[in-house]
Amino acid sequence: MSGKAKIKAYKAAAGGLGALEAVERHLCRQKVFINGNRALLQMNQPEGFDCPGCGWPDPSHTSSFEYCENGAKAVAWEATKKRTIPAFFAEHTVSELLEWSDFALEDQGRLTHPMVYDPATDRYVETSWDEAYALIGRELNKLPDPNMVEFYTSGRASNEAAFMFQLFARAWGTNNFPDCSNMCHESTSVALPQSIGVAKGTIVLEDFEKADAIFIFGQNPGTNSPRMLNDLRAAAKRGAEIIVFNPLRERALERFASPQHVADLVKPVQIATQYHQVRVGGDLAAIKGIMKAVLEADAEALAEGRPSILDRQFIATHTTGFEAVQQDVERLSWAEIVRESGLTKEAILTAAGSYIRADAVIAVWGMGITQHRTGVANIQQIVNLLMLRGNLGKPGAGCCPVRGHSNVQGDRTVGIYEKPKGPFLDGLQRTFGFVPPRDWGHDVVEAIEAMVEGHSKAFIGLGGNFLLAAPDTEVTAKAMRGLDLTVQIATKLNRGHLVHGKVSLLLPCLGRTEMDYQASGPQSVTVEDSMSCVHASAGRNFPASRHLRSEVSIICGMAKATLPASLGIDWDGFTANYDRIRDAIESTMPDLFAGYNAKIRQPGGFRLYSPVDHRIWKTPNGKANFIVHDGIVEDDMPDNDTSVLNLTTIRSHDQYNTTIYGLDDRYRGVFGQRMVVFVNKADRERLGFAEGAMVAMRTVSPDGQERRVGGFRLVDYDIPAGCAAAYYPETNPLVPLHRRALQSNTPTSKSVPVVLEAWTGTWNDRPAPELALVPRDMREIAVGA
Ligand SMILES: Nc1nc2c(c(=O)[nH]1)N[C@H]1C(S)=C(S)[C@@H](COP(=O)(O)OP(=O)(O)OC[C@H]3O[C@@H](n4cnc5c(=O)[nH]c(N)nc54)[C@H](O)[C@@H]3O)O[C@H]1N2
Ligand SMILES: Nc1nc2c(c(=O)[nH]1)N[C@H]1C(S)=C(S)[C@@H](COP(=O)(O)OP(=O)(O)OC[C@H]3O[C@@H](n4cnc5c(=O)[nH]c(N)nc54)[C@H](O)[C@@H]3O)O[C@H]1N2
Ligand SMILES: [Mo]
Repeated sequence: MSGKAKIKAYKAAAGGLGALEAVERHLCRQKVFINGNRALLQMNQPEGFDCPGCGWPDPSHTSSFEYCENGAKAVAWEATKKRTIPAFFAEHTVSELLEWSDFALEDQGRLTHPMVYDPATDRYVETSWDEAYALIGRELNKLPDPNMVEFYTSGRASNEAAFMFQLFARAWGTNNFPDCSNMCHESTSVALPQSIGVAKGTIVLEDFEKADAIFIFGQNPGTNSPRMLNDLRAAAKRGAEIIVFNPLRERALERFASPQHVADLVKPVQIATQYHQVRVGGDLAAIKGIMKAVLEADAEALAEGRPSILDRQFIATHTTGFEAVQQDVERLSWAEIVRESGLTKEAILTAAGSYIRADAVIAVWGMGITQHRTGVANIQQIVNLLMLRGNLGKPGAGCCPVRGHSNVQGDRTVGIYEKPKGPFLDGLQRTFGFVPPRDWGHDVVEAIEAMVEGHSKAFIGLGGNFLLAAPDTEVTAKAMRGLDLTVQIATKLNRGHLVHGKVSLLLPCLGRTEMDYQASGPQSVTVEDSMSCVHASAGRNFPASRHLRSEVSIICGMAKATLPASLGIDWDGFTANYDRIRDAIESTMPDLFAGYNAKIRQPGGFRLYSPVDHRIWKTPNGKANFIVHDGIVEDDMPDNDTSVLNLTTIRSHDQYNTTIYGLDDRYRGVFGQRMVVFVNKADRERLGFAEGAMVAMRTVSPDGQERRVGGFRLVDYDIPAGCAAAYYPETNPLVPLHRRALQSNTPTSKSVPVVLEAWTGTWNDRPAPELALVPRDMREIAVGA
């Protein structure tokens, strides 16, 4: 792993030679230099596989070659030569493995055999696929109510796997579909339909070439969607304004040197033309501030007899609710806006000036916006802002929520949704002949609650790391341990597999980089990117083990062993030929997927119909809606207590969600460690801590539950006063299960009220060491550094 722990400001631009060097290092570490490089050459190519990293679209599905550092890490991690074989499990009990770090667990390499937990020896032991399926079928059929099962999906699953998974669950009789999206862009998926009648982004890549201004709220492309930097770079070079709202100065949003452009290595490209270090949770205030400034400028223009600066025609013909939003914004004082946003009035006026000058504006957002109490409000306010000047359904303008997992958007499209719509269920019924359940099921937090209360007794995970991704880790761990059955379909071992139910199975699957051969020959799957483009993906690497099965095959195997044959679903037929799955998707959703199999055989695939392109609003009233959200603060933050900091939990450059690739966060100047908390120096001094002091963080919460994690080193950082930032998932024990975004139920991972406490303990002091989710090797580095 990385060398000695240190904090050292990173002076260079993002990208550049540092990125190339990092790619080679990560390939070497996974011993995949040759294989991995070959895999990289096939990534995002017409005949290759879709990058398993992020959901950013790629122009090179049709043309040239493009890969990024973090995409390369994701591929290297999957294409590793290392293997977690049955002999490994024979050597280590589950209790022992719980003491390992998350890095070490996944770093054992790819899972190779189906395994079942043996309580007598506290070990996972090899089993056969048929025995595994039969056991699952027996356990599920013991349950009195189909709603006692939770079907979890992580967003890497293909459309085909996700569709079969929801088919299995709905034929079984439940809509319990907790998925990673509930913790991610659910606020987007709730906010946008109310505002504009679609749940997804409204732009395509070419709009980046036409925008005059791009506003980026709470999203860190340099780490989480690096290919987006090429589009931002091009926009910056042709003079588009790029206006960033982020409490941290993320290097890639400041300047970027594209490894593909030699000139950049000498002179990096400046990305942001304005950088506003908004307070954590201060975006609603900031956006309302911009709107207030725009409306004031408009009033002035009208008073002086100049034309309105609003797109009055758009507002009149396409929208409702403008006056109410106008009044809401006018009621707010600048003093409140400045206090809550943490920005000066001048800064907000400058941003508003750019907004007014631009004929076409794109608004980009990520987790910094969605994972708040006000997540839905934040997004609807962004849409309100866009609509003031008609920035929807025209070239170079619109909404750009940057999705996380590479197919999280597609999974939702094909039915991974706990609140399914009538037409989708009608389509399923038409296609398969059974009556699907209509009652809404559980999302992530509801699933955890149902498990805690004993209402849910089984969990089937299609990928992911539910335990560490979810909030309130200790509560979630208890929930998982109370189950009768846990089934994990996975590529690599993670902590979530070690905190399990009475009967527990680990089912190893093919990854996206690998060839998938079925009875009818080689198969490809399909995925949908952040801009609603659907295309095929086919791996070229040899499978990590000959015992691996595809996700589709595993789901169909479980379903066949669980459900009665009288349902008449040809599970074997679907496994044999994925074209048949796509035909079933088409038959279920003919409007979206007409000609599915033909269209994905065209280079580049196809884009799903997006009504906003045509300024058609699929809202109940047929209009685009301005929506008012009173106030600008989160309704339940502790008031006037200056010892409380608002903690935001973020990703480092060397991680993919709960997968830790390494201990460096290069662009933020953190090396060899993750147990740090970024604070404002003035706050640190005010609270009486020395620079570099070791602290614990404790959540301030009315429920009286103790939520505390320790062993973090304070790092003075350029972050607004009153705010703090630290890495996820180490901080997840601090995120209360009960604290969620209004309407969307997204855990508030980006605003956790915490107090700092001096920390003198060692890691062994923890009451429940198996839940000390901080990996031992990282603890030692952090404590001993
Ligand atoms: N390499 C890599 N790629 C990934 C992932 C990964 O872990 N690693 N994860 C994938 C997934 S599932 C997702 S959802 C995306 C996540 O990608 P992002 O949306 O970029 O997620 P985060 O890193 O959590 O943080 C987002 C940014 O929000 C800022 N921020 C924090 N709080 C606030 C706030 O209150 N207001 C504002 N304006 N900004 C704030 C942080 O400083 C940070 O820059 O990336 C995807 N791609
Ligand atoms: N505090 C805090 N918590 C958060 C967040 C945050 O910002 N802060 N972000 C949230 C977000 S945005 C998300 S999306 C969730 C992520 O939640 P998840 O999607 O559940 O988590 P991942 O870490 O992406 O899952 C990693 C595991 O997936 C498995 N895996 C990898 N590839 C494959 C594959 O091809 N097939 C299968 N079957 N398995 C595979 C491996 O076993 C690996 O260990 O976390 C959420 N939690
Ligand atoms: Mo995500």
